[in-house]
Amino acid sequence: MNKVCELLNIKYPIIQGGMAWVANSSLASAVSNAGGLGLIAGGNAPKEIIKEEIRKCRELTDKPFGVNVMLLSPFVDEIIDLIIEEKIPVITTGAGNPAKYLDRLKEAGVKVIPVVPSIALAQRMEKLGVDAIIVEGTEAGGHIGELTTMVLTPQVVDSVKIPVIAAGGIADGRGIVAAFALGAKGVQIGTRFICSEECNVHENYKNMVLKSKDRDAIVTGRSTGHPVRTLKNKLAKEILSMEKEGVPSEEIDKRGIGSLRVATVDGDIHNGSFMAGQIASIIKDIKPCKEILDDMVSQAKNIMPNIEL
Ligand code: TUI
Repeated sequence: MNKVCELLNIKYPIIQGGMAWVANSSLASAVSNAGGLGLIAGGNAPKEIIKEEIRKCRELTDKPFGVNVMLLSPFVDEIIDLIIEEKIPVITTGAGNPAKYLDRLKEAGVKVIPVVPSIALAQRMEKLGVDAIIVEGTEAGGHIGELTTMVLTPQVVDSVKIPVIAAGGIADGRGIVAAFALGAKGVQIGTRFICSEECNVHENYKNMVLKSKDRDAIVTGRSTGHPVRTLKNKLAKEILSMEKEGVPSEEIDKRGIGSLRVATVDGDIHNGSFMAGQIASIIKDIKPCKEILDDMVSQAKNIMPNIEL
C-alpha cells in the first residue's frame, strides 16, 4: 500500500495545498470526500474562525481532513492549541519552521507534515521526528523558495527516509507521474483546486486562473526576502516597480497586506493578490473535486500502469 495513504488513512496520496482565504470547509471536505486529503487553511485567521470551519467540515465529511498552519500568522499558538483540542489527525505547515510545536503535537497524536523548500530543512525536520515531508518547488503559488520541484524532489528523496510528497507545478496526471518518477510517494496540489466547483473564492479569481498564460504567474517580493508568486496584475506590477525603485521593504510588504482578501472575497482583479502556481495556465475548466481527482488519477494510471496510487 502507498505509504502516504497508509499514514493518513486516505484513498489517493493527493494532498490539497493549504491556501489561505481559499481552502475552507467546503473545499477541504470535497477533496477528502473525493479520496484525497483536504485541509482547512489557517492563514492569518484567529482560532474561532478555524474552529467554526472544522465544525462545518465535520458535517460535510466523515473522511479524515487536516489543517494547514501558516507559521507567520500572529495566531499560530492558539491555532496549535485548537488542533490539539479538536484532535485533528494531521497538519501541514508552511512559511517557517514548526520545531517548537512538534513535541506537543506528537504527544497529542497529531501527524505533522511540514512544507519545506530545501534539502537542509527537510533533513532537520526528519531528525525532529515529523511523519512525512512536502517539498515545494518554486513553481508553486504563494510564498516560495528558490529550487524547482524537478531538482528538489529527487535530492530530498535521497536525503531522508520518511515519505516525500512533491508540490509545485502539478495539476494533472502527467505531473503526478513525473513526481513519482522522481521518487515522491504523494503530491500536494493547490492551484488546480481553485478551479473546482466547491472552491468558494470569487469567480473573478477562478477566471484569472482560467485565462492565465504560461508566463503570468510572477514573483514579487524577492528584494524584501518574502518572495510570493501571484498572477500578473496592477498590484503585482506596482510592487515590482516599488522594488526596482528601492522603496523600503516594510513599505513594500505593507502594500501587499490584506490583498489576498481583496482577491478571494472582493474579486478585485486589479488590486487583489491572486496567488497561483506556474501551472495555472494548464487549467482550462471548473469541475467538482471528485472529477478533478478521478481524472488525474486515471490519466496517471494510463501513463504509468504500475504507479502506486
Ligand atoms: O507557505 C507556503 N505558501 C504560502 S504561505 C502564504 S501566506 C503569506 N502571504 C504573504 C506573505 C507570506 C505568506 C502564501 N503562500 N508554502 C510552503 C512554504 N514554506 N514555502 C516555503 C516555505 C518555507 C520557507 C522557510 C518553509 C520553511 C522555511 O523555514 C525558514 C526557517 O528556517 O525558519
